[in-house]
Amino acid sequence: MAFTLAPLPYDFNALEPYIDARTMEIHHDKHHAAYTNNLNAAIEGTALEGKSIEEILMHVSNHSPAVRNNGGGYYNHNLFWEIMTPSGGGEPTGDLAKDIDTRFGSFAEFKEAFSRAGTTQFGSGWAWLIVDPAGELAITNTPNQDSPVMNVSAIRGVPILCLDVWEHAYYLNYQNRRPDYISAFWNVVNWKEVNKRYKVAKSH
Ligand code: MN3
Repeated sequence: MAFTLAPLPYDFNALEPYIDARTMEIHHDKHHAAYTNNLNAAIEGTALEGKSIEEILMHVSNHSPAVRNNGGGYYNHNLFWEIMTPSGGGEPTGDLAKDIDTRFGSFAEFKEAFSRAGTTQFGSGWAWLIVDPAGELAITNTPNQDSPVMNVSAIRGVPILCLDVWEHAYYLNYQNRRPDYISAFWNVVNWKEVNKRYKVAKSH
């Protein structure tokens, strides 16, 4: 069974003015679609066919660069679309809010640290909030389409929030102003979804 590209959970223009419709359309219909198709081509006829994406990425050091790049691209964007929503923004609630305060000092300090992870990722990559193997929240970043679920990542864990800082994610609207795109991102974060993923990650 090949991997399939799920439709965006909202319209292309739903995240405006923070992320523009044209960027969302190209990002999902071209970039994410290409990762999906290339992943399927890379695993076709191999022992990876039928495995879950998490299982493939957990052992990615055994596989080809095509599986690493496109498998990461497939997985990372699936999460990215889910943790954004037109009715997003604000602050997390419940245990996640409490644990962010404990771990990072305050929500403002967390935002600053996560934003820094995005701005300081040289070239293409991602910023992440993860639950590490000790069950603690941690912020990290990865190059290219690498992901904290991959066994090649220096800092590993279960991602619950991510931000794509590839130029294709913001260049049409923000050009070289990555920090402006990152500031805008906070207005569309789906904290309800992040909270849900936090609960699941903590229970494992
Ligand atoms: Mn992307």
